[in-house]
Formats: sequence, structure tokens, C-alpha cells
Amino acid sequence: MLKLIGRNLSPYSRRVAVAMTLLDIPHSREYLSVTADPDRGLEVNPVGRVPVLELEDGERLIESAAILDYLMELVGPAKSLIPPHGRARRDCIQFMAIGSGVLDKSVNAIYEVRRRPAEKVHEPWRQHLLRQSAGGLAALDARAASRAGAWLLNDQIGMADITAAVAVTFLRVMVPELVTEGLYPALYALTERAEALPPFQAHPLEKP
Ligand SMILES: N[C@@H](CCC(=O)N[C@@H](CS)C(=O)NCC(=O)O)C(=O)O
Repeated sequence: MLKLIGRNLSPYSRRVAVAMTLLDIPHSREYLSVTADPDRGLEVNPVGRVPVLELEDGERLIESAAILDYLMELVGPAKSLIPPHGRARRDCIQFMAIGSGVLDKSVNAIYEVRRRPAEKVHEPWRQHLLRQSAGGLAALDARAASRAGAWLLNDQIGMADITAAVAVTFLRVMVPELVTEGLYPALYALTERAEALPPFQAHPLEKP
């Protein structure tokens, strides 16, 4: 059976977990925190990060986008949460990139505070990271607003939506100043709709 390594506080791990459940892909979990156990992180991934997907023969895949690419190929084009070709595929991958870019920048902003001694936090850099994250959130909100209540690409939830919703939920807990009430109404509405679905509820964000 496939094994997904990484806990649900990691939004990159959570987006893979939600996708696997939505696609009915049987898998086990190892809820690894690389902060608590960096040695295990380096054992399963040469660069010590989660998520990692362990295949049945022991091969390990790293990087959530690469893991998702593998999973979409596994389920085939009819079920894939990333359209197989053309404009729809390009748009999906671009909005996934914006969502993961929001996460990359905000996770770095979190590390700036949590992983450095207080006197070494460089606040102008943290603010720059937050501006980059906010830029991505505004782009996702504009797209969601233009879709008049549908999902980002079409009428079915896909990987761009999952990434966007997982990012907003993560930020609400970890960087609430980025997602204050009323700031991105269409994106928040999309997040609420997504989080109400069983595959999201099966993988709630862990408390930090
Ligand atoms: N681009 C990677 C990012 C993964 C990532 O940064 N994961 C975090 C957890 S949220 C991590 O493992 N951080 C530990 C570290 O970078 O030292 C992906 O999409 O999988």
C-alpha cells in the first residue's frame, strides 16, 4: 500500500492527503513532523522535508507537485484532478503554483520568527514575504470572484481549488494577519465550500 509521510499541519502534505482521499486511493500515513524529528525527515527525503510518498516497492517520491503528478497519472485522465492537456491544464498548474507560492512565502515568514532567536528576526524581510503571499492570495481571490461561485477551473473541484483552500485554512491558524475577515471574500467562500467536503474533513488541520 502507498504510504504518505507528513502531518496535516503541513499544508503541502494536507493537499496530497485530501487529493488521495477524494480519489479513493488507499494509503497509510506516517504523521511525521520534521521539526520534531529532523533525522527521520532526512532519512526519508534527501532534503529533509514533507510530504514524501512511499510506493509499494519502497521507492520514495518527494515534492507535493511531483507526488500529485504521479497520483494523477495513476488514476488516469478521466479521474485526474489536473486536466490532461491544453488551456485547462495550464490554468490548473498556474493556480496551483500561485497557491503553493503563497505557502512557500508564508512558511518562510513563519520560520523567520519561529526558527531564529528574537534578536535575529529581520522584520523588513518578513514583511516582504508577507506581501508576496498577499499578492498570491489576491490573484486567487480575483480568479474565484470571476468564477461566480463555481470552482477555479470548472464545475468540479480540482487540484487548484484544493491547494487554495488548504492554504487559506493553514494561514488562518498560522498567519491570521494575512487573511483577516472580508479581505478575500470569494476565496474564503471557496475555502468554506471545500472544507465542508468529506475528504477535507477527513484530514483536519492539526493544531500547531
Ligand atoms: N515545495 C515543497 C515544500 C515542502 C515543505 O516546505 N514542507 C515543510 C513542512 S510544511 C517542511 O518539510 N519544512 C521543513 C524544512 O524545510 O526544513 C513541497 O511542495 O513538497
